[in-house]
Amino acid sequence: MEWITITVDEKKRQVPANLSILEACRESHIQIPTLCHDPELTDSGACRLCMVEVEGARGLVASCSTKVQKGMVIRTNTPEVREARRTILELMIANHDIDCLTCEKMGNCELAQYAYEYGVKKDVFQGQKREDEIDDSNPFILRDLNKCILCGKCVRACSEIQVNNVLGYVNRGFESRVGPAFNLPYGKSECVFCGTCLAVCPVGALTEKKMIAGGRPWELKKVRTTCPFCGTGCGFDLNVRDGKIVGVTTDASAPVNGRFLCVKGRFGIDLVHSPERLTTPLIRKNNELVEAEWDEALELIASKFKEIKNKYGADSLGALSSARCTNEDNYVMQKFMRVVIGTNNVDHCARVCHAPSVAGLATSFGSGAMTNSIKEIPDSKVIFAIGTNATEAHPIIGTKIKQAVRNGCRLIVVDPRRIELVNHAELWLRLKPGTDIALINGIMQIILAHGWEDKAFIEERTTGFENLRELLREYTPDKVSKITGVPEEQLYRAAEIYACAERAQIFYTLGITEHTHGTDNVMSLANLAMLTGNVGKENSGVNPLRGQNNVQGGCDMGALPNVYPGYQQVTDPGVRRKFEGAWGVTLSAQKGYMIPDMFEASLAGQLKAMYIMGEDPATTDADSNHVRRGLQALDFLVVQDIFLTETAKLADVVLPGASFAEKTGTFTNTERRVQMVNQAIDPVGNAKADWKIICDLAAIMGHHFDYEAPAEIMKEISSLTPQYAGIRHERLGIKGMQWPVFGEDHEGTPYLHKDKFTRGKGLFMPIEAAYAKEMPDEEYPLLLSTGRKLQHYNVSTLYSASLFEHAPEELAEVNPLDAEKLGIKDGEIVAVASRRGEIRSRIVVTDKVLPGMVFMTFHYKDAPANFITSGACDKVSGTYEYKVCAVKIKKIEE
Ligand SMILES: Nc1nc2c(c(=O)[nH]1)N[C@H]1C(S)=C(S)[C@@H](COP(=O)(O)OP(=O)(O)OC[C@H]3O[C@@H](n4cnc5c(=O)[nH]c(N)nc54)[C@H](O)[C@@H]3O)O[C@H]1N2
Ligand SMILES: Nc1nc2c(c(=O)[nH]1)N[C@H]1C(S)=C(S)[C@@H](COP(=O)(O)OP(=O)(O)OC[C@H]3O[C@@H](n4cnc5c(=O)[nH]c(N)nc54)[C@H](O)[C@@H]3O)O[C@H]1N2
Ligand SMILES: [Mo]
Repeated sequence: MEWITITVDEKKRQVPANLSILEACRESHIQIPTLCHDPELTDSGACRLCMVEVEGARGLVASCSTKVQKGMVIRTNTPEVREARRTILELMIANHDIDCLTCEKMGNCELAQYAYEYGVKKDVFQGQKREDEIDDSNPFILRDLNKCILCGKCVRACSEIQVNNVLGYVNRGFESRVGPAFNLPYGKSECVFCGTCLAVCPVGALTEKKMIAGGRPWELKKVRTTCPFCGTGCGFDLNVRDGKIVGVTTDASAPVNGRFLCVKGRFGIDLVHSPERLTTPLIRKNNELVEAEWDEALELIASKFKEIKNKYGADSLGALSSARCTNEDNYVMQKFMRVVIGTNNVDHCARVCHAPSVAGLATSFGSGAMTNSIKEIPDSKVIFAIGTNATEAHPIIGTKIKQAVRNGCRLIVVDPRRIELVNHAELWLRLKPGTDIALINGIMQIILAHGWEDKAFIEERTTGFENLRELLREYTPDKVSKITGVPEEQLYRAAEIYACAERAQIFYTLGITEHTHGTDNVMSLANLAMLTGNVGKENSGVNPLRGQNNVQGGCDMGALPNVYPGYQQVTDPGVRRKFEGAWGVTLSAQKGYMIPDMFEASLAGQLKAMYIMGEDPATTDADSNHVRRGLQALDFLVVQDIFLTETAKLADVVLPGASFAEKTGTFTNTERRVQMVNQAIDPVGNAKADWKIICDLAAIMGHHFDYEAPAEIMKEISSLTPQYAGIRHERLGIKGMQWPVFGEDHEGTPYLHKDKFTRGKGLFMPIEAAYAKEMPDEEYPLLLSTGRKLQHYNVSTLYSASLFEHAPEELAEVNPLDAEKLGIKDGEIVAVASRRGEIRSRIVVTDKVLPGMVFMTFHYKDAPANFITSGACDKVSGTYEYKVCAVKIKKIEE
């Protein structure tokens, strides 16, 4: 970088040559007022408040849009400059409502701040005021254009950060307005309610609806924490007043997302104070759940667990831990099952989600986590996004992928649905669901046929290549094209774009894992990356986007039936000895049940009791009727949740856990970043932190887990988990740390497998194409695929009043050709049936789905998709095939 000397306010300063005057002054701690400049947006020069005097220039210049030059002499605060600024402020105020006393933005308004600084006390010009109606068309954002100063930050943020271009300018002169095209209200526009516009608006034009009951800035306590929804791991500040959360605000210091969030993180946190929160333990008496004291509930559980253990053995008890809970909660849960009960029967929702990633990548690379970091995404050269709907399921990552494309990255999307990323892609491979292995094998065959493979990488860093080469011979482009429905020419283009790039990275999610061949799918992607040398450096790798806020952590903590914390095998005697030493007990050498096996074991009379924390399998596991039968067959069921879920309704005892806002601990995001969750409010009612409940129960059962606070649990975790060796709460700060952190002087690891794979050499696995277990047939002619929508999170955001109001019902997607065949119309409610059950749903007729395909979410109570999904699982990982089953649609006769 070139440095030059300039003179600012009579002092010489060294500044980088590529900066604007405004930025250069800020670097030198000289504040220049501005209402339209934002360090993360392009400059528009709209407000002109940043005017300064530059020697030799004619008139004053806008410092945000003028670059510094060698020898420039700048004055930022002369009487003329101040006078010009005051006039600009007076002109702004001439058109602006001055209802500052009741304005939502009071205390945070930049216009008011400058008016104060420049002594603008009243509306001197008595200008014409706008009389626009307030836009109240949505549950989240209030738009009051009477206060808009046309700085255009919202427009630029929508286009440059969110890459959505929903906002723009309409009309000219006094009639100028910013907002959605045709000045539509927000609620009727294409807005995704990420609230980025809110975060950058300097005045009271855009304010948060919920904040109206919020309070003035000086009344609010801000507590930095980590979002409890998806695995992206966004940071934000909970705004607390009088012991209640009244809003969420963001800050540039958050390492993953900076000031930007999605609709759920910004607006869905109201669920913490939902009137439906569990606030006290419940015990089943006369077949009804009635309120109870903690002592009574815990003593009942302890005595039942002991009784069952004594009668049927430790392996007749099982637990589900929770990817929604902290690492500390999960660590204590698996320790409870292993130490107090004496079984490895502990699992969690990674099983139904990314267990194929853990198994597949561990086989190919030796470690089953995302190889690279989120911050690398905008600089990618090529992104291969397969089976991942990132803009809805990991919105901040989706946004970064769109930014990458804007920066010149070539995007290939492989997905049967027309998801938003398709609009940004150079190439869309619209494959038939479940045909990914054939597709990847086909692409690899083309790569080899053209000699595009990375020979040196294969030679030096991998093993097993010959087996793969042999297998690939069969996967000729014409054959693969017939299987997948993807034209041959597109296969060639995908192969060329991916293999010939300087660097290319793969992102994938459940479109890959939730199949009966999910682990094979993952290993196929690992093959593709190794074949082209795209692992072990920045912007290249194999990146599973982990789903839940702490599913990475749940796995790291050993809430799995085959491994202790840090993926250390329960069957390895050396490892077992280490944990026996640390925990002071003899441990079981027998692997535990995976989730689907637990329900089978219950039905077979082998599993008698379950302890389920923070999971709702009665709704979210496939084939709900079967799962519910399994739960009902238990002698004793304990559910620990923050709401009375469908699973909790079947329980003998229900325990109220504290939500993320009410406890301290850590979540580990998809890029292995361990981040602090900080307690902002007291637990609601009599709820207690999950780790504390488990420790209390352990104590009654004669095992004292002596932790004063979660920081002590983390100390124990790091002493036993090599990847977490250097992690301490005190070290995490705002930025967190990415594991492996080998010791207290190690700073963490942004990307994996740099010079060597975790397992040594990367392993090529020859993978034969495989297809879904249940395909459409005459009786059930449609293929049902299930997944997510942006506005809801699994089955737990229905308790957010604002998110629910925004997206109140299921809209099953049906292709126009099928709708016509079936004689059903957009908006109609139909019956969707499979061999396992029947549900009702409203439909939307759209070519987002292929002909012959139906897409539904599983978010809604009155269209519970899992009553019809198939319970078929991946053999290796036990993950359900949520992405393919056969259904029929029936018209409902009135
Ligand atoms: N808004 C929101 N975000 C969430 C969640 C949520 O419930 N709501 N849940 C979180 C969780 S737990 C998870 S695991 C993640 C999941 O995140 P994603 O996996 O991205 O979400 P899904 O909608 O399940 O499906 C992913 C994509 O796979 C495609 N697909 C389906 N079948 C196939 C196939 O056979 N091959 C290919 N190549 N693609 C296919 C679908 O069309 C869809 O676009 O999201 C997390 N984030
Ligand atoms: N049809 C279909 N079904 C699916 C999928 C699909 O794609 N299609 N995806 C699957 C996937 S990937 C996943 S991960 C699962 C998710 O399935 P689940 O894990 O069952 O669903 P969640 O809504 O994430 O919430 C789990 C529970 O945790 C509770 N909870 C939240 N925070 C806390 C806390 O701090 N303490 C306690 N004790 N409880 C808490 C919530 O109230 C909720 O009841 O769903 C699966 N189900
Ligand atoms: Mo998930």
